[in-house]
Amino acid sequence: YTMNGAVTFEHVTFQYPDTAAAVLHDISFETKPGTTVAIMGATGAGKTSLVGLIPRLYEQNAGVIKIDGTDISTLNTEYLRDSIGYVPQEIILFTGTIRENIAWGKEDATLDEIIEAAKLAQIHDTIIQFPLGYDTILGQKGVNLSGGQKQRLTIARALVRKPCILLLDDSTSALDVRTEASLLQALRNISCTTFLITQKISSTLHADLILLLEDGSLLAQGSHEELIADCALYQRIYES
Ligand code: DCP
Ligand code: MG
Repeated sequence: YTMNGAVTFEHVTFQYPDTAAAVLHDISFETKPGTTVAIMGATGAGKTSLVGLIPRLYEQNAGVIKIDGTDISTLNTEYLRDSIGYVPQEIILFTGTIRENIAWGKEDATLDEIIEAAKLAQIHDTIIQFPLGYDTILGQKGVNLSGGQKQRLTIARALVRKPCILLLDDSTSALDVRTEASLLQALRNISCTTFLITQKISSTLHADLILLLEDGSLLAQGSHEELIADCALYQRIYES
């Protein structure tokens, strides 16, 4: 079967093997397929740790994580990671063509698939402006991309695998508001459940669900309107 991408956390607690204290405490939330979930919180709040549990990069110590109602600990790890696109906080590009960089990890991707992923990631128009287009070489001997262009290239890399769930760890921080909105709309159009770690209120405005983490606990969750009405910390972030 193919995933719909409804993710549920039930009382999830997580601690790294080598640390004394839990970094996530009793986290519960539920997403609907194809929706946008924004994760906010100060540095060290546990945002990266939370999304890393979804493709089982780590195992929680307590609680259950489900995708489409199935406990992910019963799913084949390869299948799980094939269905989940992960764009890590640290961008990794190598000396090679744009095409090779997007296809990294899926070397059998066709040019059509690469272009489709680049269009979704809102980077196609930039790529075709280079004289060599998708054959443009990146790195020391080639073109240097801006921070936001690099972010979109790594998002395209995740999308070429056609994931049902996409994890974006601070991957839109350098994008302008309009480009980010176009990206989120494109992901909605293909019904890809998107977890977007962000510090920007502009990204949470259109999220279906906002998770606000503080010191590993879920301080508040809801829509922008709900959090503006109920959550003092969110109000402070909004006004700052
Ligand atoms: N931590 C740890 N071992 C790791 C990674 C993190 O002990 N391998 C700790 C550091 C923090 C806590 O876990 O105290 C949460 O770390 P996260 O990376 O999940 O925090 P954020 O992603 O929210 O922080 P940032 O915004 O800086 O990326
Ligand atoms: Mg992080």
